[in-house]
Amino acid sequence: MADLVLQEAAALLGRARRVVVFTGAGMSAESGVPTFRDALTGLWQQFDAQALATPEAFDADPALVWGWYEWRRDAVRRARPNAGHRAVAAIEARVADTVVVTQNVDDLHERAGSAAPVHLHGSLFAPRCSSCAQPAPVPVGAEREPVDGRRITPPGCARCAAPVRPGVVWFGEGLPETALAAAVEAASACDLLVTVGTSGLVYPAAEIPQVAARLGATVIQVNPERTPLDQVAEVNLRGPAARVLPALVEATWGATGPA
Ligand code: BV8
Ligand code: ZN
Repeated sequence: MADLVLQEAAALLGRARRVVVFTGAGMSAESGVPTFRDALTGLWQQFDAQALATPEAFDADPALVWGWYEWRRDAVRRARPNAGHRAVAAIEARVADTVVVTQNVDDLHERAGSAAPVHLHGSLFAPRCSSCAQPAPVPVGAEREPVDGRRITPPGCARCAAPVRPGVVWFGEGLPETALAAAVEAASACDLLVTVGTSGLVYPAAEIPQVAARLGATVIQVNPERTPLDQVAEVNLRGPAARVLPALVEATWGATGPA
């Protein structure tokens, strides 16, 4: 990533008064959490994430889907926020009006110090009843061993005994209205949106950077690869988030202590 491009991005960030940081799975890749498109490794190889992350899959085989999310939640518990997550928290500390909007369902932004990221696609740590929507306690580790290395029968709702489901947004499901409204509001009002580690393919989340650009914000993209968001990005920082974001923060405000 050329230094000139980094300097250009740092000048934009240094001048910004209202910032949105919009993140996808690439943000957590260097924490060892597989991105959504390569989410299925090992035992889950023969499954397609997009097919498994649906209400139909859960209705057809609740234990398989619940087992997948338990496996992912345990992987996230073992993971640690990376220097990219900490750089996002450093931006929030420097620019008072910063809103973090994430498509990720992990809690790594929170664990890196981001106060209240907007979770457009829910969270692995907010299971709820599949029928009455009553919030359910987060199982502390896989209390129940997978029967075949994968399937774990989901717990029953304390109120109505229906199966508990992951607190994420599946394909074909609407996004949480308050989260989507907060994200659109922040994108509409910001003067800079930094999009990090997202393929920009999944809607309506992928609209957020487009809304910002349409309403006059400048967009900086952090991604080792090209994505459809190259169209709206004024600056493309081609590289991994855990290296690029700390470099951007340092280029903007000087060394800010341990990365
Ligand atoms: C809805 C939670 C209607 C679950 C997720 C045809 C055309 C357009 C749209 C559609 C269509 N057919 C269907 C749709 C709608 C569909 C959609 O957009 N499909 C796409 C695939 C075409 N959308 C929906 O279904 C949404 N709902 O539309 O409902 C409706 C409306 C009202 C009322 C009722 C119904 C719901 C979508 C939400 C699905 N849930 N996650 C879970 O996690 O299990 S989506 C999931 O995939 C992620 O959350 C994320 O949003 C999305 C894509 O993942 P990314 O984060 O972008 O990650 P990805 O792996 O794709 O890319 C990683 C990127 O990181 C890459 O670019 C890579 O280069 C980069 N990278 C890698 N390493 C690094 C890095 N970057 C930086 N540093 C690194 N080290
Ligand atoms: Zn219930």
